[in-house]
Parts: sequence; C-alpha cells; structure tokens
Amino acid sequence: MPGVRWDIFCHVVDNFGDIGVCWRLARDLASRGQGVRLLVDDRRALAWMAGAASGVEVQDWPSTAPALPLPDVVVEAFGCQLPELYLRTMASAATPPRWINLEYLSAQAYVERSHGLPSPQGPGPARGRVKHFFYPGFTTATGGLLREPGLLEARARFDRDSWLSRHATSRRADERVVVLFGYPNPAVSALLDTLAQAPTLLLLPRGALQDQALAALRDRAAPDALRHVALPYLSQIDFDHLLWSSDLNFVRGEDSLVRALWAGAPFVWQIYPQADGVHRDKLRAFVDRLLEGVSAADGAPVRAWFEHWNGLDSAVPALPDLACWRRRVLAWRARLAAQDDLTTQLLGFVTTTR
Ligand code: TRH
Repeated sequence: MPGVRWDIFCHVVDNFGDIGVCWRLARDLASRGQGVRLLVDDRRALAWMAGAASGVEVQDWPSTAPALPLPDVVVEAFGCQLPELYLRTMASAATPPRWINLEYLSAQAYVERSHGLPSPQGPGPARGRVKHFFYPGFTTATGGLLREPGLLEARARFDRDSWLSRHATSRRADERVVVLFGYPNPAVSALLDTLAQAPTLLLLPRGALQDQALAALRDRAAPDALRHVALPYLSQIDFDHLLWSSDLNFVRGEDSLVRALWAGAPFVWQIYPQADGVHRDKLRAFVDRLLEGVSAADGAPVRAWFEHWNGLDSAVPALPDLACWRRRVLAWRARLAAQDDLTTQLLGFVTTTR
C-alpha cells in the first residue's frame, strides 16, 4: 500500500509507553513505504528514544484545523481524543479518513470480543462518522503484536558480549545478566538478596526503579556477587539490545513487555498499577497465557514471581530454573511469531473494512 498517508495522534499520559508504542508503530509503517505523521503533545522522550532517521514526520499536537487533503488513515492511540477542529474537518470531508482507535494491550478475553468493532459517533463534532477499535493481543482473534520485519532474525544474530562491553561493561564468564526496568517496588531489596546468591551483572535502565535500586545497592554490604551498571536513556533499538543481552528481564507497562517476549529470555512483568485494582485480572490473564499447556506445579514458580513482584504475595519465591523458564518463553514466542504482526494486520484492516 505505498502512498497511503497516516496521522497517528499520541497523548503522553505518563512514563514512556504511550509514545513508545506510537513511535514503534510509526517507524514500522514508514519502513513499509507509508507516509506517517506522529502528532504528539509531549515529544521530549523522542530526543533519546527515536535514535536514527525513521521516515516519520513528528509534529506538535495541532491547535488549528488540519491542512487538506486529510490523510487516508487516522490512528487515535489509546483513546486520546482527537482535537475538535480535526474532528470537524474529518466529519465534513467528502471522503473521510479511516479512523482507528488503537487500544491498550491485554491478554483478557474481552479483547477478542471487542477487536475490530465499529463505533458510530453520536452527537458531537464527528457525528455520523465511524471509529473502529483495534486491539493488540496474543491470539489470532486480536490485532496481534508489534513485530517489525526482520526482528527475530536480528535477534538471532545478536552478539550480547560485544554489545555489553560497548554499552555497559564486560560480562564475566560466570555472570548471569539481569535487567531491572520497573516502577517503584517494595520487593526490590529482597530481589537484590536473591540475585546476590550467584554472580550477577545487574543492568538498570533509566526510570523510577533505577533510583530506588541504586539506593538499595548503596545500603548493601559490598562487595558481593552482585555487580551493577546504571544506564543512561537508550534509543528504542538499543533498549531492545539491552533485553537481548539479558538472562532475566524485569519489564513493565506494555511495550517493554512485548519486547521481552521477542527477546526470548525469562522475564517478570510489573504491570502498570491501577487504583481500582483491575490490573490484577489483567496480570493473571497474561500469566495464564504464558503458562498455557504447563502443569500447575511446573508453572507455579514462574507464577509466584509475577504475583510477588506485583505485590500480590509477600512471600519471596526462589528463582525458577532459568533454562526451563527460557524454554517456556521461546515456545510461546514461536507461536506468537507465527501470527501476523500488528502493523500487517492494521494495513489489511484499513483496506478491507469501511
Ligand atoms: O514506560 P512505561 O511504564 O509506559 C506505560 C505503559 O505503556 C502503560 O501501559 C501506559 O498505560 C502508561 O505508560 C501510560 O512502560 P513501557 O510500556 O514498557 O514503555 C517504555 C518505553 O520506553 C518502551 O518503548 C521502551 C522505551 N525505552 C527506551 O527506548 N529507552 C530507555 O532507555 C527506556 C528506559 C525506555
């Protein structure tokens, strides 16, 4: 579909996931010959996240009516509410753009029921226009996961020790590598005790948990088997390489969770906490899918870590056997990689449905 033009609207709520997902989608579409504009209300994170040239035109959140002709497709990321002048222009267009609401990722069952549904707009600036919901997900009944062409091939070619020595420090032969990316977490000191039981190189990406972990490390009796490196902000491509260099990834939010899956190493996910506690069901639905086909006894050590790390169980579990855990992640990754990626599905969706 060369020559198709896209406007992707991104409202940065907090953290980096909104713009992280939108940037990844924009880059992927542009790499496939699409014309892409990313309209974002806070572009600061792109200064370190964007990396090399991407073919994406970045613009500030518009305060005026859009220039004509309108794009062919408008993506409203995470229900961010398009500007009213933009909506009015869309509503009055002879041939309005396709309007996609890109939703948050979840493994819960409602996603399959909701994916692709139309939402006819009632009274308001877009009256009469139809928005379609597009849900990322982990099954063929969803919109799939972002997975840019060539990703897994690049992953297979990756030389972690070369990358580590250039971006962090040289790994000692007996060291396991652990990446710790998360939100503030009361379980962090106990995790450091667990990791210190074997030679470990701990890599700390920028974020709230980096600060907390560094404070906890300062309080530890040194030296022990735990070495650490605090990292600067990395480009999204190098953040991927960080996850690829690791034997165990602690990730958070939405985008780094998917990237940990593609990295193919054991991982623990700290879900974005929500005041009403709905994140618990979302977390457990994901773990159920991760452990699909695994006996309750065999899956228990991994499930225990997801529960503990998300504050749902205070008992500090023993680390599961990493080799067995890796086999589980690789088996799921293979199934997911057999499904069409999100961008491929989105391109198909906007050409086949009106
Ligand atoms: O930063 P997050 O917690 O983002 C969250 C979640 O997306 C959550 O679902 C959403 O509701 C909330 O934002 C508003 O975690 P996430 O999703 O992993 O996004 C982090 C992004 O930042 C990801 O694209 C990786 C990128 N990143 C880098 O590229 N370089 C870095 O150095 C770091 C630390 C992150």
